[in-house]
Amino acid sequence: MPPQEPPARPELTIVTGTSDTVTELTGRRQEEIPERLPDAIVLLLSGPNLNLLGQRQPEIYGRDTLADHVAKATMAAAEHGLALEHVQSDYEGALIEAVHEARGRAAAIVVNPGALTHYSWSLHDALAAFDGVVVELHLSNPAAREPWRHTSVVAGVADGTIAGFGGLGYRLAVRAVAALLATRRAGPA
Ligand code: CA2
Repeated sequence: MPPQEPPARPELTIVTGTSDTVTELTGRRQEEIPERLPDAIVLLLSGPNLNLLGQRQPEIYGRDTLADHVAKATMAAAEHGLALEHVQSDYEGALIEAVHEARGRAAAIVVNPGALTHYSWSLHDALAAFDGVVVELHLSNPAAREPWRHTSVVAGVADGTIAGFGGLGYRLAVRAVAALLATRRAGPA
C-alpha cells in the first residue's frame, strides 16, 4: 500500500474542551464550525489559588474548575476569530513575565489576578506597559465582600472590569475584548 498523506493541519486548533463541550456551547458539532485563522491572540491570566476552583468555596466561586472556565473562554474566543492562551500561576513574578511576553504579541489580556488584585502594584505596572486591551475579571463581586477586597489596584490600568457573574464572566470578557478590538481597528469615529 502506498504511504498515506498526513491529514491537513487545521488552521485553528481548539486546545481545550471536548467536542461535547463545543456542541453544548454552540449548538453545532465541532466539524460544522468553520475554521479560520485567528485574527489575534488573547492571553487569559489566572492568579494565585485559582487552580483550586471547584474544590472549595463553591458558594462563592461555583463548582466549575479553572479548566472548565478556560474551555468556555477558548470556545468564545474561537467564535470571535481569536486564539486564547492561558497562564495560571501562584507567583506574582511569573504573571508579570507573562504580561511582558505578551507585549507586541497578544492583542488583549483578560486577567483574574486573584488576591493580587488588591495589592500588586507590580502587576499594575506590568499591565500599564501593555499596549493592547486589558479586561479585569472576577468570578465573585469583590465590592460586595470584605472591605479589603473593595480596592483593585489593577482596575485603573484595565479598559473595564467584569465581576460577579461567575463563569459567565469568562464569555463576557472575551466578548468585551472582541468588541474593543473591533472598535480600535475601526479607528476614531
Ligand atoms: O472573585 C474572584 O474571581 C477573585 O479574584 C477570586 C480571588 C479573590 O481573592 C478575589 O478577591 C476575587 C480568590 C481566588 C482563589 O479562589 C479559590 C477557589 C477555591 C478555593 C480556594 C480559593
